[in-house]
Amino acid sequence: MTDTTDYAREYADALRDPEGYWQRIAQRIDWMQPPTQIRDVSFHADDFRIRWYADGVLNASVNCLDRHLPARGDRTALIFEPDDPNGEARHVTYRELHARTCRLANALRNLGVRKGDRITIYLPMIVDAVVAMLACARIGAIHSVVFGGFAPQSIADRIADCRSKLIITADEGMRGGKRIGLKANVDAALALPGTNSVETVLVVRHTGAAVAMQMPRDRWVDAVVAGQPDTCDPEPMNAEDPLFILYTSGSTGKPKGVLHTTGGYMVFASFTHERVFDLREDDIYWCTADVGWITGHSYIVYGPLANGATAVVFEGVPNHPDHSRFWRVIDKHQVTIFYTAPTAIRALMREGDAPVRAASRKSLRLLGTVGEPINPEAWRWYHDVVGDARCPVVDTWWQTETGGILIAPPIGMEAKPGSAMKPFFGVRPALVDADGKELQGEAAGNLVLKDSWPGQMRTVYGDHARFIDTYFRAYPGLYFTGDGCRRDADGDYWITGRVDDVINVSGHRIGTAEVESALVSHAKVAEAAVVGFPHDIKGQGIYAYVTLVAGQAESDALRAELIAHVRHEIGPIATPDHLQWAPGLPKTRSGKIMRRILRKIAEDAPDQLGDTSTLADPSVVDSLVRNRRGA
Ligand code: 6R9
Repeated sequence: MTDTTDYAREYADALRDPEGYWQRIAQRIDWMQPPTQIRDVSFHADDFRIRWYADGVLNASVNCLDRHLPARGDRTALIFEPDDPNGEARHVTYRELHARTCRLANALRNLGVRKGDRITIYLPMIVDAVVAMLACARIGAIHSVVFGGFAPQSIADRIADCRSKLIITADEGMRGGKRIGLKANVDAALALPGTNSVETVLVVRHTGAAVAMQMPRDRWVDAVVAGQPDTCDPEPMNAEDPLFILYTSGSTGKPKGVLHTTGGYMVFASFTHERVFDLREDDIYWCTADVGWITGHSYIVYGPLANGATAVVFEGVPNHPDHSRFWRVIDKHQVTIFYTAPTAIRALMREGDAPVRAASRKSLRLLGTVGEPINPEAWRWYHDVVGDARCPVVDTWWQTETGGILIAPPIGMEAKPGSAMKPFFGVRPALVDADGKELQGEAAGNLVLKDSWPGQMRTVYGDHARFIDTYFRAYPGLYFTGDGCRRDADGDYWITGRVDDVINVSGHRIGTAEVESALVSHAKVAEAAVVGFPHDIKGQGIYAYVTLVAGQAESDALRAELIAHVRHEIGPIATPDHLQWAPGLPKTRSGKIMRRILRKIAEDAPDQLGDTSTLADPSVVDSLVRNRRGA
């Protein structure tokens, strides 16, 4: 266990000699050719580069599988807990996971998949999802996992952007007892324009439901892997060769393909997983995220497996069949480390302590949270009730773009409820004001990073200019996170939330622009503006203002239809919580929508609208205020 002075010493070491530090840390990974070049970084637009371990050669799947076979091949790598609590939980050893990965990797090669090809994965939280990711990594194919809650249009956009050649999906998924037609969604996506790069759809038989198979495009996974050898030569990958693309929402336009490469990502995911969670040999580790998000990539798949850990893969939801599900699963599998999101904690807190007390939770040793700011009340309940006041809570701040945890409480340091506390080793956060001036000491401002870390994203797939514009233009020479943050007198960081047009709904990022464009794609909508507002359970909810095409009548039926339309276009996670009719939107004379005003109305704070004198037509505000949700 590191104590506080150990943290300070190691943090200082890493800053004093980043090359030496990260060279040493890289030795935790198996390299086919160890790197001699450690870092090559410039955040300046005219001379931009981010390269880590540039002459190293490795394979991510070898690090997650092969290296464990000699000494711990029979150790459980994954414990699968199905949606149905009466279903069969399964233990998958490292040896079995290796064999399954190799068989699928061989099958992919037989289907013509080569290094650098893009593969879209649209699967539920089942072991096959992990196998699919690792099989891609084995042969150097770049996976793009699309969350199973996304609708056909969102799947199609992501396929079109990276021109994937093959999709791996399942007949159906199960969540909270409900069936989700994954294959049907893929069929619908492939009927949309821009998706003709797809040659093959591989289908995992999961629920056994009858699904339409379109020959020769569609193939059952069990048929293509049958007879494949259970070993497969791993593709040697340069450290800077891509490992995966993961789409995430930004403040403008379509979701961007965040690209992570192989060497730095593997070093950083495995190292942070070990150090932030204080990983020990006999831990049973459970992260409740979905592999469709970065948390699933780094802290269910690549980090834990590279560390030879035992990780739970949970197909279900926290409230099915009842609100004790998480805690019963902890007892059932003797989970020691539990990592979840504030939204889940708040939703379960609302149900009171009894469902928690229904399980012993004695095995628990450490608790973690991620995805959004955790309010101190929820933190205390998590600590006092779930953890019986004996387990440390690590509030981990990071992003899809950062690949791994950047700010978290060091093990052994007394936590402050609501603070992510200290930068991880080698991480250099700073706060700047709107002009980019760095703020010292106790301060509040925009959170930036002054230097690179190995797990940093390398580009936006297919649009390097967008990468630089999005993250490095606002404050030259600095990476801008999009988050606001406060630093207290002890130097501890308190993330306050997004300062851009990204809404964080239950820990999922939704761009206001995405929801707006879904709304205006409806024939009756002339214009739409979307903002976030405080929501008790979800953290933030989605508040939409809609102006109808002239002659269309406002009605509750149309409101329901528009909400359903967004759900249909993007997916359930983007469903507006409230839709208000807006005869007009507050705009500047140059036609810019003043979101600041819309946010205040959505927050039910009409007395804080600020200066409205620059509006082209100040009278629109009165009617919006009168008809607001809170009125
Ligand atoms: C890992 C992940 C990133 C955004 C990030 C911030 C918010 C994540 C947080 C947190 C406060 C924490 N966020 N962790 N805010 N405290 N511990 O969530 O990635 O989906 O890309 O979201 O989530 O706003 O900028 P991603």
